[in-house]
Amino acid sequence: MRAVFKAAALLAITTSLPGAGIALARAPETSLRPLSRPAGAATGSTAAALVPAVAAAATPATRDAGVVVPGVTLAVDSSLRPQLRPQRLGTAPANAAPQAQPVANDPGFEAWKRGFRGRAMAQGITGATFDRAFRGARFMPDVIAKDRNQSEFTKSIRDYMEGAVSDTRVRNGRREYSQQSALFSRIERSYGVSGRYIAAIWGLETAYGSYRGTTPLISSMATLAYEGRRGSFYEAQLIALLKVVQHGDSTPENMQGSWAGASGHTQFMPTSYLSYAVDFTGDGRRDIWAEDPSDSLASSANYLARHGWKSGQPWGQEVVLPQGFDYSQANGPEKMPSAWARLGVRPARGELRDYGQARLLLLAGAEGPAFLVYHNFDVIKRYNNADTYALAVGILGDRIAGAGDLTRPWPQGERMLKRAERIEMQQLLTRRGYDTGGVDGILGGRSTAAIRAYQRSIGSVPDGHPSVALLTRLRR
Ligand SMILES: [Ca+2]
Repeated sequence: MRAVFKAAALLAITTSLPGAGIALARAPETSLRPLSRPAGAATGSTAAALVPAVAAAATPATRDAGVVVPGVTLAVDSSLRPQLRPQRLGTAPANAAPQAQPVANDPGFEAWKRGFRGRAMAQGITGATFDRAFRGARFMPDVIAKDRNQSEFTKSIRDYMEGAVSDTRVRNGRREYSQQSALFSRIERSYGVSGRYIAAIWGLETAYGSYRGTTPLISSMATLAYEGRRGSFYEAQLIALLKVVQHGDSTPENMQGSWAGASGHTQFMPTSYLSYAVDFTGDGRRDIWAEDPSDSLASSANYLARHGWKSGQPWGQEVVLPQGFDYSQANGPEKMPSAWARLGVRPARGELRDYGQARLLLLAGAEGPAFLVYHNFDVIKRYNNADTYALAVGILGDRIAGAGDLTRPWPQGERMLKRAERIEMQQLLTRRGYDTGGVDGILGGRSTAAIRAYQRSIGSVPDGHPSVALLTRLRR
């Protein structure tokens, strides 16, 4: 069962959910998420955005959404956020396409626009607002092409994390965090969310405002609404944008973002904007499209606060596991820190502190770093429902605030399996007599138990991690 991705639920982009690890959809041009943004700039060639997902407010974060290991969500491909999506970390191709160019309108688009005008007015949008917003709107074929070209690709956790928490992103984050210390302090006091993590989200989503996207939102959202695959979702995004115009928070000309709708310094989807954006500058306008990041950053803090952020608590901490550790405890049950300590789990630095129930997170199996993650980790996942993203936000935020790097490196070359490979792994295990609970490409609890049993049979550490090496071994 594929869990409900917030993104999926909201966007209904079920077809492109990758489910696996870092399978990312090709990103829109703005964020890191994966997006492909223009290479170069502030974050260097690895500016990728991560995906935040904003919208999904209403969907509970699911722990085993389409992922590789039960309880581990590596990546979500389509998020609401606006995108921050899934592209997570990708590096922008040097020849990334420039923003879509408006073209002469097509008759079908004009007919859809006339119909939508009525639907918008039924939701309180005035004719004057609609006509003003659509004055320069055009059908954008490039947006359709990008939407249809999202493909699953995988990269290693190491590559993802090295891009997300690169030296450049840490350095730029420390500079911004220091230069805007008054703003971050005020946000922290107002929302109870540590400024370092807001800075990290800013860094991951748009490389601290450097890649916010330049696609005209009214046109891109109208194009996707008209084209229809997820028409009702995009019409809802458009209505939200029209409300922004009607209320005077911004103008159609200033509302630019990624082609898929995420915009602003921290890449909110329009509907998330309506629910969570705040006016932090005090000018009466919730303007996440402004050059000044105040409203955007405070809006992200408000989003986390509204999703239950516990003030003064960390997201988690790196830990070290003892020899002979029972890996069936990973990525699963929550236990109190004292219970983890009894199992031999030790902090990599400092002490193991009690912030309530914690789960042990291993994204790269026994060979990679291990973490105990607390309540706030799952709150970060409400922004983008992927363990990789939440971990990147936590680690980057701590590093921005001065912490050192992890004590244990991510393993070299360990990429996540693609869907076809996960299915093949399930088929090969089934053929050997292991019960994977079906062959569906989703490695849930039964599949993980099957992987562990097979690992034991060949004398490997039974961490349940679906590695490329294990698949290769199964093929023999
Ligand atoms: Ca404002």
